[in-house]
Amino acid sequence: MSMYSQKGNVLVVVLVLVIVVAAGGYASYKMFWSNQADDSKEAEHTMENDEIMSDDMMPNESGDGGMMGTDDDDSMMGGGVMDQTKEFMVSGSPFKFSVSEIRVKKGDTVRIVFTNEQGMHDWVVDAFSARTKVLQAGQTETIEFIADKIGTFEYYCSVGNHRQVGMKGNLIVE
Ligand SMILES: [Cu+2]
Repeated sequence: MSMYSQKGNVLVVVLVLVIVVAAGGYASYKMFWSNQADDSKEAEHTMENDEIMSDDMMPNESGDGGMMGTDDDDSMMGGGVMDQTKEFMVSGSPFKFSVSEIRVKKGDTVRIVFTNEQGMHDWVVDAFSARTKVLQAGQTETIEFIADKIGTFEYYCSVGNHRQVGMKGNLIVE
């Protein structure tokens, strides 16, 4: 009987030990994984923060880029102000031009749309090496040049004595 009860006690002790060990193991297992989970959550959180931080940085960087773009836009706009293309319709007839004065700003691109209405004429401004061909009546030619010098420059028709008889005008670059 005592042998049985002793064996029974041992069994109980062993069972308790197994349960304790198992429970402890399970508990520590749970704690381990919950810690891991917490750590990974924290890690995720930190990463999110990092992402948020870097997201915060990105707009600043793109803001700088935007400012650079704005600078580019400004320089383009500034360039637009400085380097506008200004178009003038000029027609020629014996012996005058329809436009006797053309005013532009230094740096402007000057576009002359020259139409010859009657006779043979061209449109020439020596200072900018700009000239149309000699056009027949009814022909039109468009030329462009950059007015890169300030001053008053005479434009004229180089055909015959047209310039001497008044087929001329002033290009004023301010
Ligand atoms: Cu002429």
